[in-house]
Amino acid sequence: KEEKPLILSTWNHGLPANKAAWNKLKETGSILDAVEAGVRDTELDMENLSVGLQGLPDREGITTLDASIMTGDGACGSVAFVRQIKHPITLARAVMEKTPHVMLAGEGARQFAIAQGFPLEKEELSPKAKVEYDKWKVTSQYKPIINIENHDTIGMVGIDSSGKLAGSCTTSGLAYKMHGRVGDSPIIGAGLYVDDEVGAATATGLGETIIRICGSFLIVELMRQGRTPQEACEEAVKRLVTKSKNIQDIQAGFLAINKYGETGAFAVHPGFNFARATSSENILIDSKSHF
Ligand code: SD4
Repeated sequence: KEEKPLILSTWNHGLPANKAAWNKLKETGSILDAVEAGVRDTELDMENLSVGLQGLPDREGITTLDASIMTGDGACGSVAFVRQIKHPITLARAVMEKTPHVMLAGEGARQFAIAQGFPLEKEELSPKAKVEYDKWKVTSQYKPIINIENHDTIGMVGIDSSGKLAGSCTTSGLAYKMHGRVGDSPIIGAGLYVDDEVGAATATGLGETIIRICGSFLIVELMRQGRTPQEACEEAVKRLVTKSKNIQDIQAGFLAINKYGETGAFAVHPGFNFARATSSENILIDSKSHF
């Protein structure tokens, strides 16, 4: 079904995020402002252990964040492996708008944030993350588990009434990752891709497997060749499944929208859901899956 404006975002927390995005769209009329404001809401959600500074840390006990933002005219910005910044999505937007670069990482991203006047937060685990990390340290076994809290990055894509598209993606990445590990979320074309001529896509799940197939770019290019958003998401999952070992242990999900406001979603395993907001409703929908 074609619909504009429209905002889609991953997982249950997509509902409040869509609401925040929608309010911002009404306020400023900018789909870029909307996708930034939407995921900022999730970055502050203390219950969420996969987004923002309250997210689960890496193996060393340090929480590091990845985020990206993109508009349909090709403008994009991202930050990776950044510490102490409450709103990495806003920092990614600053990289896009205020530097000649697309991506800043680690200490350089933090220095840029300081120069831009972002407050540096104290480096300590949230109470919930600390409990989980202490439990994890007992065995220190690294094994991503599908569909639990270490897979709930927020990715958001939206279209305004004139057909302009934008997207955002923000995460603390995989719980107990190696220090310095960067996932798909800040990589343009992997965790997020947007092109006004075609549509937009975003991803969630095991970043390594999404990067390998340039998942979001692949979906947009498949739509460019005539696939519907749903067909494109299914084809990307098929590609991911054929290129990944141990697929029974790997979850990944994609969301897509085309320039007409048609949408698609697909995942490797059951359990992935997303929120879809239009002028008349904001609802959670269960994605279909390959298995
Ligand atoms: C990552 N894709 O860093 C992210 C993780 C994720 O919900 O989606 N978590 O690999």
